[in-house]
Amino acid sequence: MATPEERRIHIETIRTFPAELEALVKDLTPEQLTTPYLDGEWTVQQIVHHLADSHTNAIVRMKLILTEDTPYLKGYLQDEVADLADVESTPIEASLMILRGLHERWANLFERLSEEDWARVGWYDGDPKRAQSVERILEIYAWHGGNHIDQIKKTLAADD
Ligand code: NI
Repeated sequence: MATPEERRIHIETIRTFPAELEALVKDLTPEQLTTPYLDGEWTVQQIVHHLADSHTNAIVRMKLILTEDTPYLKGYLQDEVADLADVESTPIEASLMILRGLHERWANLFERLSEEDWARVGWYDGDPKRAQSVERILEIYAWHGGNHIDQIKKTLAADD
């Protein structure tokens, strides 16, 4: 179990993530956003839209866990979703706005959880062996945003 201080640091990461992402991508050119500089990897635009899709799914799952008894959790096919038509046709500002609002609500929710809430779980694919706790969601998504920021930096560095 995480200590209160570890939780506080992760929640701060969740809260500040949208601003960190925006600072990184706001001045990129259309070419930088949509060129697949690294073979087999997403473009920066796909990464930004993926973050909005992924974190939207995550907060929905967390709210199911907080309000239902061991709810059924469903994943999604992230590569297929990253290839849907809106990803190519929508400016990243749309997803930056989603992330800004979503992360404010997410951080506010995390800050107000009881000890019982942190331990609540849902079951991936209804399988008790694949239980995921609210505590784990905080750890995963505090990491996930930073991991994709690193991926964006690597992608842009390959533009030479
Ligand atoms: Ni991801």
